[in-house]
Amino acid sequence: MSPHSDLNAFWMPFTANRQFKSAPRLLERAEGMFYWDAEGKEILDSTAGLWCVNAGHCRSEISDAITAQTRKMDFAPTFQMGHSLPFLFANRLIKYTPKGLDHVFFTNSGSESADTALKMALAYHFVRGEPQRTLLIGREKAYHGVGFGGISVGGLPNNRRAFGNLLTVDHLPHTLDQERNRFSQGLPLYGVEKADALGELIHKHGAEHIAAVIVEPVAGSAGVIVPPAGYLQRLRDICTEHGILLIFDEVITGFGRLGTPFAADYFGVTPDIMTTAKGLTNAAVPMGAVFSSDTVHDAFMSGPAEQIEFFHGYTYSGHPLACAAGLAALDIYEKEDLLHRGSLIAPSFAEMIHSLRDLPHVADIRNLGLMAAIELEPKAGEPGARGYEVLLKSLELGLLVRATGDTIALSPPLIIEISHLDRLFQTLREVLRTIS
Ligand code: PXG
Ligand code: PLP
Repeated sequence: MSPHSDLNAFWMPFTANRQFKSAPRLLERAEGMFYWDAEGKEILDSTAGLWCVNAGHCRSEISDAITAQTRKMDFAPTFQMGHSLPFLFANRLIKYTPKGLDHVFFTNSGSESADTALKMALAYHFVRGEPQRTLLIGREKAYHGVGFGGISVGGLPNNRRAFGNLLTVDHLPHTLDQERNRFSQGLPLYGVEKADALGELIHKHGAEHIAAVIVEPVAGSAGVIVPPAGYLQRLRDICTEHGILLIFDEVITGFGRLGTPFAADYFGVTPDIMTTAKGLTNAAVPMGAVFSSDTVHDAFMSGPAEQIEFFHGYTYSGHPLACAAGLAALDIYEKEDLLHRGSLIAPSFAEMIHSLRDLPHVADIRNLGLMAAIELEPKAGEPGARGYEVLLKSLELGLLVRATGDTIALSPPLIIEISHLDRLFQTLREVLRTIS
C-alpha cells in the first residue's frame, strides 16, 4: 500500500491528515504488549492502543467468543425485544462496580456514554418534577468525547471552537497547579479548595437550575491531570448537599487503569452515574456502558408500566458481538486479576517514570496507577513540535507513545511486566536525550 492517493479516501480522526499521509505510520499486526508495522518491526505498545486494550492485544479468548457469536446470532434488536447477552453481561459487570451502581445502559463508545449520562441526568430531574434543572457543569481541560453533549461540558477549546453554541453549561477550573504540584508522585497535595469553585457556580446559577457535574476522576486526554487529595470527595459532598448528580467519566480510568476496578474505588467516592467504554470489551468490539445508581434508575420507573421510561438508545445498544467480547474480556480480567494488577506494577512504573525528571526538556511528570504523562517544554514558537519529535523517534526505536501537544502520555496494557517497563523507559530515556 504505497501510492499516496490510496490514503486519500479515509478522512482520519484527530489527525493532521496531510502530514500523516505524506509519511504514513501503519500498524499491521498486534499481540500481547506489541504491535508490528508493515515492515515487520516490533513496537512496544505503551498506550494500550488508545488507553483501551487493557488485557493486551489479540487475546484468543476474545476473538474465539466473537467468532462463535457471529455464527450463532449476528444481531438482535434490544428495542422492545431482547436477547440474553446484555442481561448476562450487565449482571456480571455490576459485581465489579461500586456499591449502588447497579443498572447498566449500553452504548457503542465513550462519546455515546457521555451523551447518554448527560441526557439521563436531565431526564432524571425532569421525571422527578424539577425540569428547570438543565445546567450541566463540566471542567476546564476535560475530554468527554466528541458528541454535542460531550464537547459542551468538555473543556478543550479546540474541540468546541468550530461548532457554535452548544448546551447550557458552565465549567469548574481544572486542577493542574504546577506552581505547587510539579513532579508530584501520585495524588498532588495542593488544591483541594479548587472544588469550592462548585459552590461559587451554585451561587451564580442557583442549585435549583443545575442538573449534574461531570468530571474525569483523573483527566486523561488533557495530559493525565491527577486530582488533589480530597478534591473528589469535596465535589461529592457539595453535589449531595444540593441535589446535583455527580457523574464520573471513567472511560479511561475504568477497568483497572488505577489498580482498582474503577477510579471510584481508588478514591472511595461513588458517583450517581458512571460512564465507561474502552476496556469494557478490551476494545475488540466498540462498546460503552453507563452505570447508574438505584436512585437515578428507580426515579424513571414510576410512571405507567406500558410507557417507555427513557426515550434514548442506540440500534447497537447491547450488540451481541460486543457483549460476547465484553464477557470474554471480563473472564480474562478475573482469571488474571487484571482489575487489581495495576496496583502491583504502579510503584515500579512511578519510580521509573520519575527517574526521567532530570532529562532535557522535562517540565513535569504526573502519574497515578498505570497512567502517566511527561510534559515537555515546548520549543520556542513551535508548540507541539517536540512532542511530535518524541513520537517519531520513539517509533523509530520500537516504542509507541501517545503525544498530544508536548505531553507524552503512557497507559500500558495492564499485563505489562517489569522487563517491558525496563525497555519502555530505556527507550524513552534515549529519545529524550537525543531530540532537539
Ligand atoms: N470520555 C473520556 C474520559 C475519554 O477519555 C471519551 C469520553 C470518548 O470515548 P470515544 O470512545 O468516543 O473515543 C474518552 C476518549 C487521548 C485519547 O490520547 C483519549 C480518548 C480517545 C482518543 C484519544 O488522549 N478518550
Ligand atoms: N439516522 C437514521 C436515519 C436512523 O434511522 C437511525 C437509527 O435508526 C440513526 C440515525 C441512529 O443510528 P444508531 O441507532 O446506530 O445510533
